Amino acid sequence: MSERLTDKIEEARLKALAAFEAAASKERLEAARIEFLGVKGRFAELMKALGTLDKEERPQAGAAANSARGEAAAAFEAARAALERAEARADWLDVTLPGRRPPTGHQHVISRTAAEICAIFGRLGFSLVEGPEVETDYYNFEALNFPRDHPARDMQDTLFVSADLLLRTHTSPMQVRTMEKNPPPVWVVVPGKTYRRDSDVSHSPMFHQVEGLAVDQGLTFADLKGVLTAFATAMFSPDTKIRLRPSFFPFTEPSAEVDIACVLCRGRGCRLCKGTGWLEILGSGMVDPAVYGFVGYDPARVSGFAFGLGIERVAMLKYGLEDIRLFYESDLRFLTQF
Ligand code: 2U9
Repeated sequence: MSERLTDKIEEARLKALAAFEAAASKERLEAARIEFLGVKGRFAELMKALGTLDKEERPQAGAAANSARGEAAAAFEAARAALERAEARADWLDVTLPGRRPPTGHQHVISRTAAEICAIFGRLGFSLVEGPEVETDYYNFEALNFPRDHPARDMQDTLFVSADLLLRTHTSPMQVRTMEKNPPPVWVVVPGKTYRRDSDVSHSPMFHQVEGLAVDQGLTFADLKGVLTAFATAMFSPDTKIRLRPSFFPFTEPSAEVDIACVLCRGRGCRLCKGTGWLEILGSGMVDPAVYGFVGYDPARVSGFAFGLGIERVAMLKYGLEDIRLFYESDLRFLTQF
């Protein structure tokens, strides 16, 4: 008799724990409470049945029933608290609200300007090549016809890594490497980071260049002027005027600095162009025959032109910016405008 009752107590305990745990709503939980813990529930019935036991059996069975009912009551309380917590959460969590979009990055204005410049020269027939930022004196200066005592070779202007290694001061070493490895014709543009000891509102110790080189049969200064006019009109506006001023570089002869009509005043003269009506955008020239000697080209059979520009300078003119440092400060208020 008693054995059967303790079995029933254990069965009621297990079923009550399972029912409280499974109750997914307050209504289900209340129904389970009535079934097990109610005045006419399973445990009430078992308590009543204790009276039918022999006197000796009653204390042990009574203790088992009390403990099982206590455990069931605690499980009920825990389930009720968990449902209440879930209900409170549901109050502040509006699952119908649209999600927050994570901020997405985009191309930096310098990368974008570089890509735009290279795309324009790409349409004019130039291929793109890239190369190392740490270079030797030979590729950065010697093969480009810089005299031994040229001031650019000085530590005042160039960032040295060791006696013979330096941070390239222009991307020109890559044009030398390209000609060394390939016979003419060569039509390449070289974008990349360059380094010079210089720092103010328009100079940064690290800046970006795109340089171009065309070496072919019969190229003349007219080809140089035509290519650079096509570039200026594509980059700025179709009616952009350019002018060439004589200049000097060790690696080009003759050399010319190229101006565009001021983007602000269109040539009338203003603060941006310092009253001249013109803005310098790049340097250029016909490749000095001495350079061909370093790469095994025959200056009697080929001729070519070259140019170089600072990407920061082009971007500053295009977007009307006055301080080069804005490009490197990672200020999203500035960068997200592009
Ligand atoms: C080889 C032969 C010739 C590249 C050239 C310039 C003129 C030039 C400056 C523009 C602004 C550098 O960033 S800047 O300060 N560059 O004026 N660059 S011609 O001429 C070459 C290059 C390689 C083999």
